Amino acid sequence: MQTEKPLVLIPGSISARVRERLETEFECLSIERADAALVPDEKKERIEAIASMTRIDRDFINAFDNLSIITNFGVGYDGIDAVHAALRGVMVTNTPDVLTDEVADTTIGLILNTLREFPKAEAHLRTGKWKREGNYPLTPLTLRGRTAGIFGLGRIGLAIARRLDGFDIPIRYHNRSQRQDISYPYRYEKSLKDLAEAVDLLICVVPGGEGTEGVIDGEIFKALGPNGVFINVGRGSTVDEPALIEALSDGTIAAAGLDVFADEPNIPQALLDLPNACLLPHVASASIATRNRMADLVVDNLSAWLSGKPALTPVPETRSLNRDDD
Ligand code: A2R
Repeated sequence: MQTEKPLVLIPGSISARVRERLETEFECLSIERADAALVPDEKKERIEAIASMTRIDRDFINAFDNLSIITNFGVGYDGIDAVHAALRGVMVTNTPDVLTDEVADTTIGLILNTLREFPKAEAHLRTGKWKREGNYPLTPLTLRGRTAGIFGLGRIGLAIARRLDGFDIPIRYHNRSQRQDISYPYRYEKSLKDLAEAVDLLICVVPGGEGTEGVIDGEIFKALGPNGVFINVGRGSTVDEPALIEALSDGTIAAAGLDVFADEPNIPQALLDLPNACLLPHVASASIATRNRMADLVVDNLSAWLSGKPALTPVPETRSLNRDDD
């Protein structure tokens, strides 16, 4: 008698590479969104794994008695109730490291585009304005002379800092705890507000979730000041978006470069209308090569776990569930 393959649930969209690889090893069930009512009752008992890049809440986790792993496509897993998963003994994995350099590279591009207006300068050329009207205006902002502040000096934050070292500018940072494991001369600031006051280029790369929700608010923009530039490659939820729009409109800060937003892909018209906002559609890790590496890590985590091996990249909340690697 042939044994049934484990059933993997795929709520919402996921990369084609994840889907193709999973379908060769497992039986897969795709549903439009993470709503347990969309799963036929007779299949619920058979679901052992979820592969997703969408929000997975406590009720969804509770709907599947034999669920043993949730593999998230992306390093940020704030949409998954990992604490509840841990209580239920469900492993949660994400995709750290494989996207770190790509995101850091993109951040440098976003910083320069925001300060030096390269997308607008290119549009000036392409629309014939260079020929018709003359040179693109000199940019009021530059990276020269700035001090960068990194809010979240983790894997990606450190990769950004190392790239900024090459631009010869001083770097400060704020985490909940000071890093003891780095030899670089990055000065620690004990609060986000202190960091914003000390720098004029504030880069946000902390994870989303309760601990960081809305912490970059009007007070932080005031501390950053009228020459200040704000860059966000972490999560939109970390920023009070109306306060950011106000700060950009009334000159509280000079400019912002954003790859992430509060309600993607719905961007407030007021933000789209601002000439001093440089906006990207959440593309920091979005090269084919990097997304393939993320896809492979999703499937490798799932395959390892379902074949009785340790998960490769468990999130901290479920690390204690991991099996010994002997
Ligand atoms: O706070 P610490 O010492 O655990 O340092 C982490 C820092 N962090 C925070 N800093 C201040 N206040 C908080 N409430 C807070 N929560 C976390 O953010 C750590 O230095 C950094 C996160 O670094 P990693 O865990 O290494 O994450 P990675 O790979 O750099 O990705 C960061 C985020 C993702 O969660 C996505 O949202 C985005 O970048 O792609």
